[in-house]
Amino acid sequence: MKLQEITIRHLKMKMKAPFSTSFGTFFDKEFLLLEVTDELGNKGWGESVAFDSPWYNEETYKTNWIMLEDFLIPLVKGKQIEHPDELNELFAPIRKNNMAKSTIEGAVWDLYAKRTNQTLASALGGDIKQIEVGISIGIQNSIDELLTLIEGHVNEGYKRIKVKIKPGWDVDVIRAIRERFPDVPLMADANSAYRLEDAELLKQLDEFNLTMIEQPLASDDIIDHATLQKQLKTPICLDESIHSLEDARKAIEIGSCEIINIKIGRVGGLTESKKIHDYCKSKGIPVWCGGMLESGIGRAHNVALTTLSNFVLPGDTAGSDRYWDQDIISPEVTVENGYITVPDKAGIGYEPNLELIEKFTMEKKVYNLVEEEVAQ
Ligand code: OSB
Ligand code: MG
Repeated sequence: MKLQEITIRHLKMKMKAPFSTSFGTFFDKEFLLLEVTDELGNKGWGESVAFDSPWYNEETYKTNWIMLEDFLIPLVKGKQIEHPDELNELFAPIRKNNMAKSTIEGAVWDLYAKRTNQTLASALGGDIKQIEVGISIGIQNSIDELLTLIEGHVNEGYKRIKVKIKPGWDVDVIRAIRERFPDVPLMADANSAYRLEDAELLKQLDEFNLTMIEQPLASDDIIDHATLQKQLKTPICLDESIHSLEDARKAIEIGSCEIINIKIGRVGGLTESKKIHDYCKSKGIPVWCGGMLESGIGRAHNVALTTLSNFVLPGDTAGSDRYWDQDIISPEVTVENGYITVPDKAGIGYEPNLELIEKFTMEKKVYNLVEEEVAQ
């Protein structure tokens, strides 16, 4: 296939409820969508999961746009592409900027699946028809409010509850949850809010039978996590620290974690996600699919990836209605009894709602990959 045209849109969508982590609170979600068209008129869609500030990693949607325009689009321009795996190699000379790479790579995977008339899930090699999902709950104003929210989500059927923790909002919070919900599968995500010196405090979490603790230490660390894992009974899951198959290999080799959270954007795309998945499977390390408060487009990619066989723990891919009054795909992603039914239409399997997409678009640019000139 030869890519003919790429459209980048900057969207701003209001979140249904603010989402707070150890770094701050989201009220709106600003992000990029990328639409690619091939020589047969097929289209593919990708979403950048970079936020509007670089707290989670170093990327933002604006740096993604620059990388796409200045480097990544020029690299695919005029190239004959047989399979989306080729983009991984094509982009290798560009260091990092994984979320930017993933934006275009995801769109090409969708396009490829549509071209070959198969679901994205089956193009990736997945064959599970229903995926199990959990829900990630941000930091709240009070433990009571948190317990009420958890109760609601448990009643909705979510298969696992994840709560954000930070110093001052940790052991007491988890204890209160356990007292009220003794058996719910529960985990805590620290988004790098602790240091190795906090090991004694983190050890107190061992008594609550957590499925895992996610990324307790620095976002670029695997060494201290290995030291910490030796002291904890609770499995450590790495999120921020894993950017590639190589990172996963090293982390597993030195015992930094027992579980890995795969986020497509963080690792540079679906091809790299698949490699990490396959490697973890060979090492007996379970994986699950993380979330970045995606719109329906990114959510659809997560659903497809989660059909691979080693995604044995519920992911963070909650239903559209958990984030948005109205999502930009139809149908929306729905969760029933903690399961999402994998769509059976070709590609990502959900239709982008162009009317709504236009409504939320702040800025848009069309890149013509055929002629020399960049069209506006
Ligand atoms: O660390 O997994 C994370 C949201 C924003 C940034 C980082 C994270 C999260 C979540 C929510 O935990 C995941 C989601 O519901 O999409
Ligand atoms: Mg996380």
